[in-house]
Amino acid sequence: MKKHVLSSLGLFLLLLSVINHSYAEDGYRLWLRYDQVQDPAKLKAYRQAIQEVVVPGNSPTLSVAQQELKMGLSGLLGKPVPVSQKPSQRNTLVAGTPASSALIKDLGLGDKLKTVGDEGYLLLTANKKGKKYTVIAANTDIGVLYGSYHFLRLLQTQQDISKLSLASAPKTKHRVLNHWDNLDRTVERGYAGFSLWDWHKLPTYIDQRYIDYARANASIGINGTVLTNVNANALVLTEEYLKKVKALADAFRPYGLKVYLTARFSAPIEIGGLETADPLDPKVQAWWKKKSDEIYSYIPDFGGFLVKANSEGQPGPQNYGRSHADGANMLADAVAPHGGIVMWRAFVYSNEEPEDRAKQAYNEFKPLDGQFRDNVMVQVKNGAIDFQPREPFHPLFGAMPKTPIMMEFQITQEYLGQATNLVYLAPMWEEVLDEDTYAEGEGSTVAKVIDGTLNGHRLTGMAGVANIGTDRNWTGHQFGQANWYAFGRMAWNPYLSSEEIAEEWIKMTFSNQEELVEKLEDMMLNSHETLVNYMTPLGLHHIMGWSHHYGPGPWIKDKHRADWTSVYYHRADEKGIGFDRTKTGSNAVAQYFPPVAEKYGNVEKTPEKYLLWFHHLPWDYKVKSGRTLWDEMALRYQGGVDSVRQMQQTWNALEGKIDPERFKHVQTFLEIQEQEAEWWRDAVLLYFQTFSKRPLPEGVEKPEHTLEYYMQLDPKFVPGI
Ligand code: BDP
Repeated sequence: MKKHVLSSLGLFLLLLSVINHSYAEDGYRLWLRYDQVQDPAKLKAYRQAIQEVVVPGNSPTLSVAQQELKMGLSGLLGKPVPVSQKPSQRNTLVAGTPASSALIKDLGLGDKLKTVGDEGYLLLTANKKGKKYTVIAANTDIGVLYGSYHFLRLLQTQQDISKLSLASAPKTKHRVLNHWDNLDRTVERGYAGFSLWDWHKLPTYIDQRYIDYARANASIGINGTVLTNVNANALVLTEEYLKKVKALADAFRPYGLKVYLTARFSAPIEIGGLETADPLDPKVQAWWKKKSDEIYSYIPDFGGFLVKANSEGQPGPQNYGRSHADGANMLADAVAPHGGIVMWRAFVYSNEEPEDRAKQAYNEFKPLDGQFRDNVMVQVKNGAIDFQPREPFHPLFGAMPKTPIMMEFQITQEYLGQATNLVYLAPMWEEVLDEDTYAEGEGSTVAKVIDGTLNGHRLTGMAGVANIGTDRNWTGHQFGQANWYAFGRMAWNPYLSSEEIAEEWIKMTFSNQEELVEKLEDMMLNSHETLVNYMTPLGLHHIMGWSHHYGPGPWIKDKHRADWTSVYYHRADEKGIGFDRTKTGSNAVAQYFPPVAEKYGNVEKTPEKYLLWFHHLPWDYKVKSGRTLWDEMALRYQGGVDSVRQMQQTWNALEGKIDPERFKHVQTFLEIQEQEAEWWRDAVLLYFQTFSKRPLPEGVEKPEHTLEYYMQLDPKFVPGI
């Protein structure tokens, strides 16, 4: 009897928790939450418009679309939505292609569908024989899935769906996450736990995480994933691992997510028993061809290779006196018969100490324009140094018109506070994409280089170094999810504004409540500038802690490579500070097209945000505010700290409007961020003060400790190395 009572109590509690959705709000659900629409009028309208879901056909991708629509709509509408193969209600949601759905075929969408290509879709409202249809139509199954996610997003963000007439198609072809994941499950520059790929249990055990990862990617149109670190391990190309890779590829396939691997250039020696990896050696070429055939025998839709060669000690064609093009083309030939591509990175720098590292990639790659095979893309980081909090755009954009150039952004915040700092990265990416390269005259924006329209390339893409790991919330910081989201959205459409993306994400992740959306949007949009201010204002760069890049380290010097030290980049002395990249210095500005070179070469015309990137200036140099450079710099550091405190206030005022678990999580992370911002301000200003010999201007808080104190701090076991 007692037992019986307990079990009914248990059942009751379980039911209660299901009704109340009282599971842990740990962020696992990302932006795919599908909680019931709160606005009663909208809810009513949605319930009326969607009385059933019809997704005819049973291909793996259509099945996924059907499941997602059923789950999403049942959650959003707060009641089960019936799914059938044929319409039976007055108001039906139909999703499919002309091949999978007779109704969609009958609608005669031929011409409209032509405009959306292989991955795009239409969302339409149609009336037929007295019935109303909401239609998700595409040419392919994956288009249907993408359209389904878009449709769900309309409800999640409470849009009007009564008269839909919308078309969307991706502007870039390869929208790819780069995981810097090692086979031992550590993640280089990863701050969200370990690698998702549980190699030890693969190929047999398929973790639910793989599926949820694929869902999340499909929901924002990401269609490729490079599973392994650019600092590559040849082992992943052995039979044992390829079987594991196949299992992941099989799990991801229904979601349109292709798998790629990093190719270690010396693999023919390391796992192939050859004596050389010379790309012009026929035995080496034959080895890669055979290896590629083997990979494709496991994974028929394998995407191809990502390669880091002759950079930071990685082997490459230059070891044999060959060029990057020779290396890339050899691999391209190996995957070409199977439709694969090669993404060859331009993040290179040689072992000799450079005059200016910012110039190297351009110097090495520009002369190779026109020498790459058709299935090669050169993957270029947004800036010429290395994912700094802010960098001017890379001079290679626009400089290689005959070569498809792929953008590489870093979603993981290696140099931007890692996982504990709230930084929404989309404004930074937008800033780069909007820049005018002047390659083909005015209006030759970086976005046009990337989407191929500037030089008529059809092979296009964007890569993002992933911030994802085994943390329950995937990205370490709840707001890190916004960067994953924004990357996918911008890869789909590089012309989207960071504002609209933030708004979508907030509504899907937190709530549609106006005041909350406004406040969080404001906080997110200012967060990048805030971080730049407390870390590297006015064009300063690369002054982070040694090797792990955590915390301030402007004093770093005397390491085995000058260009890995901070003093190399800030060049502070008693007279002034900054890296002279004009004619009187390294002349890196000459790598840009004339109007840009002229702008950055002229201190008056250089935007203040890049001042010390391009110029070495005296401490008393007058900036636009009328202050001296020293005062301005000090006030920017203080301003950064103040803005973090402002974020804290904004967030704290939202208590009660956000579930307690995520509220607390972000609240404590903001405390860490405040401490770190103060640490940056104090350490950097004390250090530069030893050169400027000027007092801190009024309004700047007095540092808590001495410079010696900050210099001896030596954080151990920083994640992500
Ligand atoms: C740097 C990272 C290093 C990467 C390298 C790269 O510090 O871990 O291997 O970039 O992109 O930012 O290859």
